[in-house]
Amino acid sequence: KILVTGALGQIGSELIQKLRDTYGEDNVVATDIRETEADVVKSGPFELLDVTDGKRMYEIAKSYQVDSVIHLAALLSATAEAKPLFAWKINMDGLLNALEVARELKTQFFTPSSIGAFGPTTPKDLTPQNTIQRPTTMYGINKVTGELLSDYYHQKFGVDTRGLRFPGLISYVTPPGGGTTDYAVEIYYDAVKKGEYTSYIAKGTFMDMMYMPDALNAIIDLMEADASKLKHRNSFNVTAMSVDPEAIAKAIRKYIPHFKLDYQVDPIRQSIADSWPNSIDASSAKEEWGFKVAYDLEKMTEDIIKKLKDKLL
Ligand code: VAH
Repeated sequence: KILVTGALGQIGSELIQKLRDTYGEDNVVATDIRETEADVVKSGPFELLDVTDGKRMYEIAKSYQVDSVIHLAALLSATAEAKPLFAWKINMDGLLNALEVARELKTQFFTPSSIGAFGPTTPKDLTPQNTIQRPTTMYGINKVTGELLSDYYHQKFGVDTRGLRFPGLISYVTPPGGGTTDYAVEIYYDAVKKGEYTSYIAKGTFMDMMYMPDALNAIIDLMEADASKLKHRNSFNVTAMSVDPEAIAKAIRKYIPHFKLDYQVDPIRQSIADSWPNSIDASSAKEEWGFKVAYDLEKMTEDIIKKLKDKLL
């Protein structure tokens, strides 16, 4: 049985269904701080959980006798930069509680890191798996701390912790909230709805991105990987593409020819994006557990526009 926190978030709202399809509906316990009418709540076990309440998290994990914890609940980069102390509390107290549950109940453990775990002094192009990590955002500090804490729980207590440094994730089910890479989701929604988009990230700002189906497969592939093959654990660089707003717009115009892109740069989210890599190197993930992606920019654009037209029009 798998306990998932942050089940109503951008990753959770799709991962829950994928896990339930893969492992059986009753074997995936979805939790979040609020309850909604979403399928996630109705298609299997759901519990209200504030991840800063470690006692309640333990009670839920114990009562369902889970053998795996997937901790997704967190505030993303832009929200965290606006409320740094609140972000530290949610992101770090939540993570520590989840790691403690995994230690006490001897479960497997997954939590995402991010390209946000790198900073301005990190090599920006094809950022290596092992390199300088001095992020200048509260979110990045939370992610680096999370990587170190998860590795510590593995080395010190033998917890089977594993993680992925996700790039910006692009999805059409539940848009992200409070991220810096959210422009790459909004641009598709607005292209379908309005045929135009005003980007808050400047032209020429390259960041790694990945289509959500590839992200979900990467989580499952990593969690099922042979532990003896893992030289790294927290956390693997993974990516599918490195794009800027212009590249996405060019791909969109193959399906929406008159799509118009203009810019109104948000200095705060631009400065976060500027502190992150332009592209990262995922060779360790490929070598150690066979990481691969099915969607490049073209394939993702074709699929997401089709799905958004069905959803929005
Ligand atoms: C964010 N979508 O923008 C998240 C992610 C790499 C970006 O961490 O904060």
